[in-house]
Amino acid sequence: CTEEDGKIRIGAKNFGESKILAHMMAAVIAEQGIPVEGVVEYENTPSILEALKRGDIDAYPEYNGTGLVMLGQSPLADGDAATERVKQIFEPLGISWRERIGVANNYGLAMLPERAEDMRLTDMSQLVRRSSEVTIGIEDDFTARPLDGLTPMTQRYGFEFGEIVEVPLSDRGTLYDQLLDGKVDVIEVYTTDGQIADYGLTLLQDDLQFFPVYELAPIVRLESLARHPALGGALDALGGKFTNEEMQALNRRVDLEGRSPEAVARDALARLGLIA
Ligand code: PBE
Repeated sequence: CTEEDGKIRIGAKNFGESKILAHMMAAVIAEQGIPVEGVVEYENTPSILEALKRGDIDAYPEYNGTGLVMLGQSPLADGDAATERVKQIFEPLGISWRERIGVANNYGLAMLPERAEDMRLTDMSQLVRRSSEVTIGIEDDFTARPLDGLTPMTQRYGFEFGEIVEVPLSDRGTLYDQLLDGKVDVIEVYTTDGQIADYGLTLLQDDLQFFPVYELAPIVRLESLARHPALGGALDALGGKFTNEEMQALNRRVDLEGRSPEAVARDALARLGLIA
């Protein structure tokens, strides 16, 4: 929050789930009588983390695996270990990692089931021998990640993709349209996307266990916690409140039904009795 008005600013990355969580954070904070200015959107992970470090925003929802790689650490498969580690390494930056909300949103590669069957693919490693014929669709936040993104995934599996189609993070929903239209063969997805079940897509097995775990939690500046004693408790009230399936259903309402992230967030919290 700025010195002048003391209002809390929440950040969101430019995709549905992050916006829903940001609005949930704003709502539980406001419920404690703490003034909230609203939700500011950022185009990717590096820009939102920088904004938090600088104090342009007070808090935003982040994933433990992402926190690790953003600080140059190897990502981990175990969520408890990842959480312990991010808590330690973010504290010296003046950032507190709060209770996990119960959701793991991991990366995956998805295909149309008939195309996967035609190509006899169930595992990511089987894609290697066909990768030169394959067009993959990805979003640019994935391209930019040196430890858990396109480049290390390609190296680990030995892929040589025929073509790579990249869209901005804010347009990542269009990857599904391109897949359905047959313009791309495989796309990088988030496992809590509502579209996977809706379109009956096949997720390729990450048989070399390249993708780590990404569990969602609010993160907040220590300075902001000191200024507002009820802030930490308000955010921790979201701890353990949602499952992957519930998150997928909420994402679906935003990404497929076009409802506003704020309305979806408030509705979910009201049903849980977390806001009036
Ligand atoms: N993820 C998958 C992305 C979004 C969902 C958790 C790795 C991230 O923003 O970090």
